Amino acid sequence: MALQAASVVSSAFSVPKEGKSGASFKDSSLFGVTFSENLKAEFSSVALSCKREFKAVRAQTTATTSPAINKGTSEGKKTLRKGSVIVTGASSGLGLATAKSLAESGKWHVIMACRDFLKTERAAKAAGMPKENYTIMHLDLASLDSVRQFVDNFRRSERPLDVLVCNAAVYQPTAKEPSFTAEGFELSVGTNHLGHFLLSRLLLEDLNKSDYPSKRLIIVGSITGNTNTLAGNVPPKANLGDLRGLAGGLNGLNSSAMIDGGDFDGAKAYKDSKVCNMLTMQEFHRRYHEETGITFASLYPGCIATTGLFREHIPLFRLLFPPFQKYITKGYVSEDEAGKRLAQVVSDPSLTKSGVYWSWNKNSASFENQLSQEASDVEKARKVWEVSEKLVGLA
Ligand code: LMG
Ligand code: NDP
Ligand code: PMR
Repeated sequence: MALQAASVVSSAFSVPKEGKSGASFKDSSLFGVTFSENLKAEFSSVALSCKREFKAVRAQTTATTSPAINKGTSEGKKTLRKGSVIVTGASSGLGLATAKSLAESGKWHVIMACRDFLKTERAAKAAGMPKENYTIMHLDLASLDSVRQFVDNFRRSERPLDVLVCNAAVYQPTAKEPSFTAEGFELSVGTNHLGHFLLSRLLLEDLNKSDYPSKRLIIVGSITGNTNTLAGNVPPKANLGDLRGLAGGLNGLNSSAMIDGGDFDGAKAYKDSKVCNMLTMQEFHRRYHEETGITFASLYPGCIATTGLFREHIPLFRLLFPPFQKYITKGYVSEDEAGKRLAQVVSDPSLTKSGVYWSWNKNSASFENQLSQEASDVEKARKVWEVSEKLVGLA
């Protein structure tokens, strides 16, 4: 199939570098949940579930009187049309599990935006996704041309856009040298942040046109980009510095491949890209929530230690990481559970608050988590937005 794209990820394994600095765990958090948040979440879980039920009823009532209703039954009862949701990186891991959960609900048509068409088709079939509830469209986030092409193709399909989920990511923990996107940006930030930045900026217009009762733009974040947690203090730590590398284009030639201008480190580049994802979500919220009513959200779904994200890590890591997360940190979640969590952020009537970074406690109840200082820095969010606009050709 012509739509199939070659994988840009090398499958070679090598021994990772030693941690560069000692971790300092002065913060009051463990396992991704700050202690106070954890307690709050525990104590308020009953109140939360009551509130949720109430909100759910209210949202359904709203839904039955909204313009996105196009089907009447013989009794004159009306039902909400299927929502239309784009999920990037739906060929595996969290994206696939989310697509499956949404497609199986019967309430959503999922556009699986992926770089490998055949892999995605096989994955969707193997997951047993109902054929009529998904469409696969080609998207390579490591090419801005491909992003623009995807947006054109999507518009030609004449489907509405009700929710966009920016989920795809690459992680290169063992790379000794940077690799680059089609436009020459370091691959992790180029794919995870800049590709999604252009995609979501272009598709904002489409989301805005939707008549669906709850329109959402969701960008997957992570605990490892948040230095207010233990996990975020495992070296190398995320740090965007003064953005000098980003401003220079991350090309590794006349500018550093790293956002902060430092030496290349694949694990840090990934964590930095997640900080950009979380900052972007908040900047979207500040700029567009009031005007458009769109819900902007990010989340940490839990540690899904078995996904393809770790494909380039050394085999020993891939062997030990799942039991380490399951039995020691207890931060592990299955792909299935994580997919349900992200599907909740897509469609749960109680999760409509904008500007929120969602996490789940050990009873799998969602709560609004705190971002680290850097990941909630308003000035940095604005700068990342402005520099990124220039890099992707929007300014
Ligand atoms: C960086 O190093 C590299 O610099 C970078 O290039 C990149 O590769 C990056 O993220 C990738 O890693 C990070 C390095 C520094 O961490 C390690 O290399 C540690 C590897 C550990 C891998 C985790 C999984 C394996 C754990 C083994 C456990 C096996 C158990 C399984 C079976 C259980 C069944 C019951 O990291 C540091 O410097 C970390 C220092 C932080 C230590 C903090 C300690 C806090 C203690 C609390 C938790 C307990 C942890 C126990 C560890 C397990 C011991 C058995
Ligand atoms: P996977 O590797 O299983 O999934 C990543 C997806 O991104 C794949 O579908 C992959 O496609 C796709 N992708 C990679 N590069 C591109 C590209 N250039 N263009 C289009 N698609 C691309 O990892 P996860 O499911 O774990 O990761 C999903 C999200 O969850 C990421 O945003 C990650 O940061 C986040 N996350 C993961 C955690 C975990 O513990 N696993 C924890 C916290 C957050 P292909 O199949 O073709 O390779
Ligand atoms: Mg981490 C304390 C809890 C905790 C949690 C929830 C995670 C999540 N990790 C925790 C602790 C630790 N990790 C500790 C104590 C160590 C040192 C032994 C440790 C190490 C470690 C490594 C080497 N952890 C890792 C790596 C990776 O390569 C993963 C990574 O950083 O990817 C960027 C990773 C992760 N730990 C997590 C999560 C969710 C990840 C991976 C995914 C991500 O952020 O997207």
